[in-house]
Amino acid sequence: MNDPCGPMYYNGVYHEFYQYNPDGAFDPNDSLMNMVWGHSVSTDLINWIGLEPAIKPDIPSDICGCWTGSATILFGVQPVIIYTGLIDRKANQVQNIALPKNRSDPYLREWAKVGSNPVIQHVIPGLNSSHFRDPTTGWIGPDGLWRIAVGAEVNGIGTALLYKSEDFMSWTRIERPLYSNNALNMWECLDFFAVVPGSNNGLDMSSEIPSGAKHVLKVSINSCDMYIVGVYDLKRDEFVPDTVQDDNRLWTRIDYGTFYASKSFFDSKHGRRVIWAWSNETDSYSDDIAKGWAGIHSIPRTIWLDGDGKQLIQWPVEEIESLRINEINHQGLELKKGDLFEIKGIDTLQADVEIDFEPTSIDDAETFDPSWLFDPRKQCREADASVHGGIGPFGLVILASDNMEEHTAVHFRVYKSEQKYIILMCSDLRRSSLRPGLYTPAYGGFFEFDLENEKRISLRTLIDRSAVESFGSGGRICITARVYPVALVDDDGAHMYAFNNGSTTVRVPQLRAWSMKRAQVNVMKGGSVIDA
Ligand code: DQQ
Repeated sequence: MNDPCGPMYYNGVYHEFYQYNPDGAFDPNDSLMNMVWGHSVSTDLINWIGLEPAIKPDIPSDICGCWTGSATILFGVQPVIIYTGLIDRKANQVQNIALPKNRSDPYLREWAKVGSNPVIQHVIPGLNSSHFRDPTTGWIGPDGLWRIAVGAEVNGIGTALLYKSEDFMSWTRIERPLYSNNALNMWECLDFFAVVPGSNNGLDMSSEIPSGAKHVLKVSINSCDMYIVGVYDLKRDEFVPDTVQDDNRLWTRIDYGTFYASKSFFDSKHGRRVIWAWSNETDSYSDDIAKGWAGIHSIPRTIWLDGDGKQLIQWPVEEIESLRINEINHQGLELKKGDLFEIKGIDTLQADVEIDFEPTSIDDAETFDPSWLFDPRKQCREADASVHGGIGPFGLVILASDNMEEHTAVHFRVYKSEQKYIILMCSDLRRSSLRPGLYTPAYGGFFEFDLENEKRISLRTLIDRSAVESFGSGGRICITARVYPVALVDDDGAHMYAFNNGSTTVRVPQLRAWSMKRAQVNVMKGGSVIDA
């Protein structure tokens, strides 16, 4: 499986569709695969029921694959899927629509494609027709017309093409794109949504958007999900970024790890916006084939915009806490340079850990070099957990073997840059496994932090065997990683530690950790449902 498709909450049920390769656990982004839309439903975003695929290639306008798309609930009652169809093995792309066959089926199991498909074709000069895909959720304007954006490459430039419609069926392209930028070429899996700075209440893009709201455009490219914050100029139907860097290496990311093709939706049950993404395997191709599956979706996160109007914040949906058992709790710990504190009493392979770090002094922060912003991973490799610093590195060592030959380090290092502090967060997988042939980078990202006033730097890490999702500073920075230590195979547990390797002593005012129960996830196998 790969991209999340068309997530929505409808009549008390969450729907998660996804790119699914029925032929096996291999390259889902290959136009030779006959991708279908897998379908799962849930009432709490945690426990899921797997259903039969919702859409399969069976009409001329999707005969070579049903690729990514979105769901829109028209006027709160009529769900519609709009998705990309592959019309040939050269991956030429068009957009199609499907509707539920029976809206009173609570699971919306069956979907029918409309007779007028494809509803949008590639007829634009300069458009690369194999780069024309992944329509967004629709939104309605004050003129009563529906809009969607489609990711495209036009004359080599990354473009969010804008289409309008009266009835969501027949679409006209607006000459001016919603946004384009030559810092990147093809944009996959666009997401476009409104947020109110400083409020974690989500907005439904088809309701009235309050004044003061901002808009966010998320683009997926080269294994990274990046976003721009700006305003949506309703008169010109254009997205206008507040600021945008010429060099895309400086664009802010939703997550600095293995987290791609994310898609968000408005969750009307809780009045929040929820986002999730595809987290690909980073073990070997032969391992994927042997285990018979590849790719997971991240734990759903609530997403909102910080009060500064610049930075998105993400936090695992609170429902995940229903899986917590066996809480352990430590208060008032102190970690001096070189200290390693073992966190015992929980299942370290399936855990939720929340820890706060408070440096006892801010004097020893090392000087920040702005050129590091271009390559935070390099900085994580060079200034890793074993390299002593001023303030930090401090953080967690997880999935560690008895002799530390295998371990994953998630940590922070605080730097001083003129009047502000900048923190590097790393999730370093380089020693995560003794097995050969794995992709084990040191992921990293920087964020600004008001150390003098905020004082505490928090880390939450959710470990679900091979999935390690880390949230720094209350969700200002996120890193999702996939690790495959031998300990997982042996299933004999692993160690977890809090550590400090900086010269400044770090207080840990609070450390809480839990074992996590298994969620109920019913998976289809060979036509019948099994428990996983
Ligand atoms: N995956 C889909 C495409 C999308 C890509 C194909 C992103 O629609 O652009 O499975 O991972």
